[in-house]
Amino acid sequence: MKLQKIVNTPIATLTLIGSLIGGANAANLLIDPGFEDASNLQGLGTTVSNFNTNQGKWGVEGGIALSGTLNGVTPYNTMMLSMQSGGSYNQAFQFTNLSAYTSEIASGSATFDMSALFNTGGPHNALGIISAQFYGAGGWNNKIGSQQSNSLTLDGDASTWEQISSSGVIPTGAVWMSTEVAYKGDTMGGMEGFVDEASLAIAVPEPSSTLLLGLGSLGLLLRRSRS
Ligand SMILES: [Ca+2]
Ligand SMILES: [Ca+2]
Repeated sequence: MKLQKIVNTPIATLTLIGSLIGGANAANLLIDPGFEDASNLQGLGTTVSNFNTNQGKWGVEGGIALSGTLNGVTPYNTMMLSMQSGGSYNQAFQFTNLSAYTSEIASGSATFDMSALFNTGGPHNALGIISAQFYGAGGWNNKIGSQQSNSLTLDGDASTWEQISSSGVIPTGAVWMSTEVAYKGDTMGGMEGFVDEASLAIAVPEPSSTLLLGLGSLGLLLRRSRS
């Protein structure tokens, strides 16, 4: 009787229920997303050498976890990533294992959404970048996905943080992905570039909503067959 009742519920209602149930997969998958733990930062080379043992570490090229205000920029909570000026790009990577999403990635239905806050201490048009890269089980030398990145020229106002974000479909075969935050070094005017409050979320279709949509379709079919 209960099933019959569900089957007769209008499909729009079922879709709403499905989306309500399915709203729980937006958790931030990054470890130390706010750069609050200096011991979680290490050299970029160390991090890329073994994704598995260095999972959740920030691999940083030319940067430190900085406590307190510098050049008028104040971190969220206590600390922020401070990246040095100069060079071509100054980067920080964190690698995330995607094994929990293997079947959804294989069917092309897993998506990512990443973002971070950027800020600098002066009017010098620094270019901030965020990007995702995808790798097979072999790690750094097994890159399989094209980089999808967004960049933003910062406003030079030390009192405001600017968000840069990137999203897309996780390519088939990906076992690891990197969340990368970076500055283009020659745009930084000799000053530090700061990053804080990074986020990586992965979304997959919820089995519950798929089931409910299926039941809704069944209901429509039953009604058609009766009329
Ligand atoms: Ca912070
Ligand atoms: Ca700013």
